[in-house]
Amino acid sequence: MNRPTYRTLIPSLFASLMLSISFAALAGSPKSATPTLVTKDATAQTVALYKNMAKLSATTLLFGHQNTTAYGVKWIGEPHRSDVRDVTGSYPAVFGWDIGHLESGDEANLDGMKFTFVTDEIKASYLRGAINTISWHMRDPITGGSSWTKNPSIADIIPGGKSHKKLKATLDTFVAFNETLKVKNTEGKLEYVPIIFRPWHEHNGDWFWWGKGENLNKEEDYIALWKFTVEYLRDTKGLNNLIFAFSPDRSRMDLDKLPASYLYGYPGDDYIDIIGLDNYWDLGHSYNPLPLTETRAHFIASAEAISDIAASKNKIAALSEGGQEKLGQDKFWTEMILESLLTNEKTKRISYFLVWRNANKAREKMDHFYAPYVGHKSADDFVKFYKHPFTVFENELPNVYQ
Ligand code: BMA
Repeated sequence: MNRPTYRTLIPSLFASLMLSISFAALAGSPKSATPTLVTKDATAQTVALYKNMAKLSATTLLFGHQNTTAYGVKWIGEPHRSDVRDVTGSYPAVFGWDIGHLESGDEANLDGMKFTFVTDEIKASYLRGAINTISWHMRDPITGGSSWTKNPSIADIIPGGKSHKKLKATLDTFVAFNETLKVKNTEGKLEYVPIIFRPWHEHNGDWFWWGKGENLNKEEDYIALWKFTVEYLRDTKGLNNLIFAFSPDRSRMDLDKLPASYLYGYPGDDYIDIIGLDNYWDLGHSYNPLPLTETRAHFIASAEAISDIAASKNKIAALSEGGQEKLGQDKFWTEMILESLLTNEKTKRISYFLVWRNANKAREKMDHFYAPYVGHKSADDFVKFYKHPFTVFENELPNVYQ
């Protein structure tokens, strides 16, 4: 594999810079130098986070991990532990959480993590300066089945639908949860923890009840679902600590039909703050028949695509979810991720990369992990990734809330 070095990168950087400039001109230049949130009266900390993430995205990659302090491959429920921290000495910069089953009033989420624990961890990580993001594998409000129920439920729950009340009741559970995310600031006043909120993810796939599938839900209904979600939380309920992230799945994004393929279901620039992408597909997905040498090029191309789309809309691009399950590649971190995202100015503008959870092997009886643990064969490479000046973990974060 021909890997770019800084020296060989300079001419190509210049070329890609010219390309980016012409793309921005074609797509409409950024409206202002600093991006603004779709929530006009967002809290000062939320505004600061968004602006700082935009600024940092030019030179760094924030590393994120799902459920990092809840459990790891060989442990569960040990306070302050994280596989990422065991290996590198630092927590990730971005903490991912999932609130699936909150909508049913359950005590714990779909992976058995108590919501009181999630609240405590979000508050604690915020006070240490880290960033939190929430996704929602919610049950199907119509059948009561899991997220993976292939029922076309969107039309029934959006405004005008016969079960619209169920959507409101569902969102109300989030409003109540959000109320628990308040901490005392240095002046003794309560403030809400800013949250990157990422509902309705991977909607271009065929595995969730809110998905596109083969004629499962209509695109216009999905858009109405997003618009209602933002308007209800922001305008009706007055939540002002949310940064809204859109996150289709790479496996159903056609690189030959960009940006249209990425933008399937996009509710509009007034509803989205982060141009996210969930990418497992290019990183060694078991259903992808192509060799990693080819998928690596696709990983780069898809990162460039979301970077371009975000630049044209004056928003932030992120790899909102992804990774390589079981990490079979020893040098996954430096060769697949770091070098790919250092390819050019576009790939460098990706704000963060969040890898999915490290399921506890004993409890879940499966090998399902995306960050290395102590003794794993990619652990040394992960330390190199951690030490590289481009990557940022919690202990290297500047104050992003000021
Ligand atoms: C999926 C898998 C599932 C899990 C869900 C929510 O991708 O990890 O096992 O229940 O995310 O965390």
